[in-house]
Amino acid sequence: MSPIVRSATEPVEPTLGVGRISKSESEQADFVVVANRLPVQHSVSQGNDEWRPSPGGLVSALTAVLQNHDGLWIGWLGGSEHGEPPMDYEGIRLRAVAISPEEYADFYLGFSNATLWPLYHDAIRAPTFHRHWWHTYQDINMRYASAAAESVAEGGTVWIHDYQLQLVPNMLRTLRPDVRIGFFLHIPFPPSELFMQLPWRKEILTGLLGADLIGFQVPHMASNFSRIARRLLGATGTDSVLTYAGRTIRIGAFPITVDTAQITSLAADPKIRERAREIRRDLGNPEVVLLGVDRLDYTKGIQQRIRAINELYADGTLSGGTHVMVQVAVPSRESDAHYDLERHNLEQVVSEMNGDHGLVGSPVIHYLHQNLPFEELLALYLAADVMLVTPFRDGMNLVAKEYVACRTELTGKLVLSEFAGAASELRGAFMVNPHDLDGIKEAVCLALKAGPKEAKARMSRMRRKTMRRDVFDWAQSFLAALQQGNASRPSAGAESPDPST
Ligand code: GDG
Repeated sequence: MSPIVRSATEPVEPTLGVGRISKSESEQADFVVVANRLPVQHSVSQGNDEWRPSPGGLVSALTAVLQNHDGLWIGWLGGSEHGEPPMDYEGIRLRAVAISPEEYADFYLGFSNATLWPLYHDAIRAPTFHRHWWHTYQDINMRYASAAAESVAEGGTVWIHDYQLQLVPNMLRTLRPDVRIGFFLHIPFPPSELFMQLPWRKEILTGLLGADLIGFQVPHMASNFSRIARRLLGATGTDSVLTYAGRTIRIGAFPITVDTAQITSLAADPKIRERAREIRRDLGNPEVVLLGVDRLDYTKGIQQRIRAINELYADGTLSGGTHVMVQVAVPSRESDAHYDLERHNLEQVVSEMNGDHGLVGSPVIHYLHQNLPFEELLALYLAADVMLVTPFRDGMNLVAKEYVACRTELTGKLVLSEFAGAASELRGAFMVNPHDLDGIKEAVCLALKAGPKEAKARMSRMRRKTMRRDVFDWAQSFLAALQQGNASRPSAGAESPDPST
């Protein structure tokens, strides 16, 4: 990876708008990550209060980069009532941004998750627009930007993440014109027909264009952004390089992925393999285990998928005892009414399916509304013959890639929505339009009918693609592209569209 370069020798005192930054250089970091949340969460284990790393590949990947560069992570504590987080975690400095419960309601539940989240996911639920949410979104974005401006050393690098912080790049650029700024959007960037609904569309675009490099999950999301920036703001250039306000901004696709080495090593762990066998025994040793694993979110298409499976039981294609489904729905955004309703409706569909087709001691669907340890999730992936990933829209979908990464024996079949970013890489999956109930049923039937030879060919194809690069390569390719400066061509780290798509 290119070094995160810094040659500062002088103390830095850039203007912060209302005052002067007074941090001494020694407190500043060459590399700063800004994300909605800090990478640690509070937990109580055997009566002891402790801070642990938040699970997930993103935290591991960025932790490694931050450790190598004496880095600092800025984020919110996630409503913890357990006081101050550690100042330092595993060699990474942490800086918490304070958000009050009222601000959380307007910034996080409101503008982030009831305006932007549905709008950016094909408006599957109607986005809600409130001016007071927008004002709080601006205020909180400025808080993150100010924290970053204070924390980054002269000429340093700041990597900002995701839809909650889209104004931070330009705010930070104004406060600290000397730093290099990257932004990565983890969720889809919508087509202009949808984005145009946003009353603050120009402000969001201007916010993002403060970055030197803007990364998206797949090329068409990058194109969506570039086109709308040209149309609405008069930016000039191509889908991969824009000129705006006298600056050059590079745009690219950097498909995120998983920690493949960790997953393959855990998948070989005898304890996890035994647990997978135990899960099958506990399910009654059925011929086929079907699995869904999702955050409980209306974008993930969980109900639609279960309805399709229910119809397959109803028409006799599937039968209780022979085919069993497991659905893990991880609790998410529980204080939001849309999510509450989604849970309610999902649980109704699950209980109808068991009511109609289950047997005493042998339900057809096992539903877990729980956050499971990652090892248990892997045991489930290993136990599953058919993995169902059917979001209506998804930036990438790491569950699909985790399933593929752990199927080292080239068994198992993946049914995948064509609207997940992962679909452009996992071409060996049984593809579905998640809105098409009959289409989901057909794909499940094809997956069930496919023999070991076809399954192996499909899984090999997906594994070749998935094992080629891991989440560390992802972080490095983004940062290498960011270090390239104002090149007037697409970054080498940016992926070109998959020729097979
Ligand atoms: C956003 C974008 C994009 C799930 N259940 C448990 C658990 N998980 C882990 C999975 C996986 C992650 O959560 C879910 O990632 P996804 O990518 O599927 O979905 P989002 O949460 O919506 O993520 C998405 C992603 O950001 C990254 O850029 O791919 O498109 O929406 O890693 O393993 N982990 C544990 N217990 C569970 O019960 N420990």
